[in-house]
Amino acid sequence: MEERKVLFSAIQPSGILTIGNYLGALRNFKKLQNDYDSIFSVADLHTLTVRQDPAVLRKNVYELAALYLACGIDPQKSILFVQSHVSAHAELTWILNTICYPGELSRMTQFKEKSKSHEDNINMGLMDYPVLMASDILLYQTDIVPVGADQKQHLELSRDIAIRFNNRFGDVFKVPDGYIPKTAARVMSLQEPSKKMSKSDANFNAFISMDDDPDTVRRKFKRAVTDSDNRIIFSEDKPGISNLLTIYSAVCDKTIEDAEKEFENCGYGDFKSKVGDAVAAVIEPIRQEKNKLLASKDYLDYVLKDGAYKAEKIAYKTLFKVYKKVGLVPRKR
Ligand code: AQP
Repeated sequence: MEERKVLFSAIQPSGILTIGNYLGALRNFKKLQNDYDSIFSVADLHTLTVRQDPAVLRKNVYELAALYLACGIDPQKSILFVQSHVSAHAELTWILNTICYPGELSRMTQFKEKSKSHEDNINMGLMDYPVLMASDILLYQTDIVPVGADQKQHLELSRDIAIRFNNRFGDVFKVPDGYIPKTAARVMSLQEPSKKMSKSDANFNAFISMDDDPDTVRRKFKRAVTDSDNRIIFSEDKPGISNLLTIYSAVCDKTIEDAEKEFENCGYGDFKSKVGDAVAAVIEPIRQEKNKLLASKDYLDYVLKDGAYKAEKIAYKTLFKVYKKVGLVPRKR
């Protein structure tokens, strides 16, 4: 029988997820877990690269774990775990740091953007983020990594790091491929449609949170920035309308062309409220399921403990190969 391929994906518990995280990543996982040996992580170590309130971070870890499950991750089929529960991630990062260079890390778009938005805290972790991400992926001998378009550059660096290590020390890592969704790979901010939608945006009207109730969703879409030409078409010079069309077509599983036709004779006001209704209809059942799961903390702890145990077994196998290749003496048992 042919061996199943491995899928790995991680999301940061850096706030309540947005419809961007959902459309770009999460919503594809339910289906993909049937075709791949799937490993999903709550990337809490990554989140520390930006200042966090410890109590809020702890809460967000559970929020994200519950959201994964509410979106259809089945712990019987997939591994779900918290990154810091498997120390191999931090350990491999140290080794990979020794073959990565400040020049290549400081060139990363996310590092440059986050350095601007967190001027008072440009820490080493922020620059090292892609190396930790490479460790996450490479520890599991991953074949595919489903990500939104914003993570493409980091994924390419992970591939480079794997190839570099293999060339220098001998084959250890599988070189992973990205899996970028055909639609909604880059959902934009509702207030500044030239910028991607982010959960840590200081302007709450800029994103639809997976925790927004239907009234809030509708209200935020009503306030979404558009333009004054009143035509609902997808076009580079209409970033606001194009973003709304993208979101609508993704949540309704329609093509952009079909969505354009549907709204041919519609005004912006009507269009925005239809987009709001469609999005609310998709996220409301997920929100309710997530809240139900959050009430069963013991169950979440059980899933995460079991997930960490399974993840650790795979991760350490790779880490010990790496230690051996670079010349570290194994500890005697
Ligand atoms: N706007 C987006 N459109 C499509 N996909 C997106 N993703 C993020 N934003 C969009 C994808 O969601 C997954 C999880 O992302 P993450 O939380 O690990 O990191 P991120 O890319 O930094 O997401 P945010 O929301 O922008 O977080 P903050 O604000 O904390 O930096 C990834 O697959 C990502 O591509």
